[in-house]
Amino acid sequence: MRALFRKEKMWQRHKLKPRYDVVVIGAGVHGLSIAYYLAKNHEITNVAVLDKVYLGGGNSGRNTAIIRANYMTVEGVHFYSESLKLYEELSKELNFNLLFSQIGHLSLAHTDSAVNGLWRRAEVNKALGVNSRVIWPDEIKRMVPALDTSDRPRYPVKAALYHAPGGVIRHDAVVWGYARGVERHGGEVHPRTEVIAIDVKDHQVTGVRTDKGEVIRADCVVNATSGYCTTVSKMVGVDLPVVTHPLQACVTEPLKPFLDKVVVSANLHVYVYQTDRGELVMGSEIDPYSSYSQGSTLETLESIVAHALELFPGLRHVRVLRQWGGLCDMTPDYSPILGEVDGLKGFVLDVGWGTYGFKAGPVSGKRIAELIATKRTPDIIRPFRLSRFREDRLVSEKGAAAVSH
Ligand code: PYC
Repeated sequence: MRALFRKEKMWQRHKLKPRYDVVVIGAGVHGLSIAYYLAKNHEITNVAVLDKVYLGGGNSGRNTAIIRANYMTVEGVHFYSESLKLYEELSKELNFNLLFSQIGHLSLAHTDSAVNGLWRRAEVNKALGVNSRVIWPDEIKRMVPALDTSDRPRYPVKAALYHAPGGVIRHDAVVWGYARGVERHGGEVHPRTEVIAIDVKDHQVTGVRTDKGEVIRADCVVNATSGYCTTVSKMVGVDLPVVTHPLQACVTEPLKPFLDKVVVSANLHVYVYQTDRGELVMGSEIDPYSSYSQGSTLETLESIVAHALELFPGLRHVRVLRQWGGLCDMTPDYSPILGEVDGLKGFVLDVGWGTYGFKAGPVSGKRIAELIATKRTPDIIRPFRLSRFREDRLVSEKGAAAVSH
């Protein structure tokens, strides 16, 4: 009989080699997917993914695992819809059940200007083939009977953007699936290996140094970190226009299934969904100060809960079991920073993911791998280059950044 528990390890411990073709800093969904697509799509397998903690110990394990493509800008919609399509096939591709539930995603509007914003998003989405439409309180009530759609609340629900393909996925499984894929294709993952310096000679990256004293040679180093992307970039003298803020979330005790949509209110700064196990996952906007703290605060919990109760007053006796924080690297236009840096060869950025990085893991991994392999920037990531800030070519995604504004 087959053993119930798998005996083989999903990834091995490797001894660091003195040279790799590519070193990726950050073993979250971004770093791992870059290594996976380098190997799978481009046969570049001499790759090491390094992380100062355990796999997925940063934002990949701390986010609330919402997948959607209903963005505001043309650039954002193209980008996130490619990611959503990759997510739809990813369990099959990685031969690992990622429990992707496309339960549908509702962005609520409580003011006239928010309704206008939804119309704009719906039109951009539809024009680019993303399934989104504006719906009104009677249809919202049918989809989410527990939601208060009456005119009693301070800010009654006026409309919603309904995005049917949106949903939630098992975030740890995505990390493990990619890590196993990297290993199977001959790449290496090295947890608990902190990069403390990046070597550069004549404007060309030449390798990294670790906290254990190893010197590793590599002509290509990718910064795929979250929370610490500015620190890592400073190692090569690159200043990023990023401010890091905590983002907190919490989970309640399990309840009988009553909610089968992701419900987000940007006006109230809150989102709520129910997991397969019955718990409610709830979160709010980024904390209004810059910090590297991953701790939880009562103030934020009160704000999450107060706003969740405005939407779902029936939850007032439900107990919160757990609360946590992650670190969000916010850029001025709420879009990421992807690609090479002018004047420095071999340093590649996959950073600035704000509160929306997890859903972009597959597309950025695939396209950054393509950039490294072909030495050409794919069109889909060109708008997110670092130089856009000095060229005044921002990709303003604030209007669709869920709750983080
Ligand atoms: O962008 O969907 C999102 C999101 C949800 C929670 C934080 N960000």
